[in-house]
Amino acid sequence: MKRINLDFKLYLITDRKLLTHNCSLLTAVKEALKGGVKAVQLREKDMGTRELLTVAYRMRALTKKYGAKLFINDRLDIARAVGADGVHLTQNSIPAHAVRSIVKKKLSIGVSTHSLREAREAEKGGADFITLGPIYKTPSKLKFGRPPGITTLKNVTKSIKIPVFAIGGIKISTIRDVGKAGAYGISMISEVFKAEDIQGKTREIIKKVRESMSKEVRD
Ligand code: TZP
Repeated sequence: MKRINLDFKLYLITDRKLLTHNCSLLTAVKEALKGGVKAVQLREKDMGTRELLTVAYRMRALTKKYGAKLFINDRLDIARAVGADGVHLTQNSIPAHAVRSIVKKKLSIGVSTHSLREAREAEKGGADFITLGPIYKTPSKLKFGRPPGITTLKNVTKSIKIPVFAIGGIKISTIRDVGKAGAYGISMISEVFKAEDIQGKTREIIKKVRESMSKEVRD
């Protein structure tokens, strides 16, 4: 039995380009934090280093105020500079085992995966958790063809011990299904960021997650 010590089930990922209701990235994240989100990944892939650093400092202050964790996509340097809780690695990032050898236990490591092979590799490399997807079709990933889907999610959750966050096209209506497939939590971008009422939507999502996903202990 492995005890999971991750204290979040909704992993919010940012994309300022999806904000449609005339609000800034920081305001949007603040609304989600007010709605109860406890983990945010800053993922603004096209932002220059200096601007990203500035936003990351602000995001750090904001997430701290609401008792939430902050992860920085890909950039270990920025994660360390701003005192983030973790770094979230892609399949093109420096791999988990190399990051682990630098940070030891001081930072959490999340890894984006798309298959059982990548999931196993992340676990072996010392990742604390993974995201796996896309589970469903989602506009930003259409170019990669057929999503790995629920079948891969089931295989992965059966095969590895670290928590798996389902990602890609997850809506309130599909949280129960990914929970049944063994996902520890969910990761979302558009369901939250495209909402007119981000705070209200976040509350609704968290309520659904509590109702339909298992608690923190896994085999
Ligand atoms: N990785 C796999 S799918 C995806 C990422 C970053 C995008 C998820 O976005 P959305 O809007 O929650 O479908």
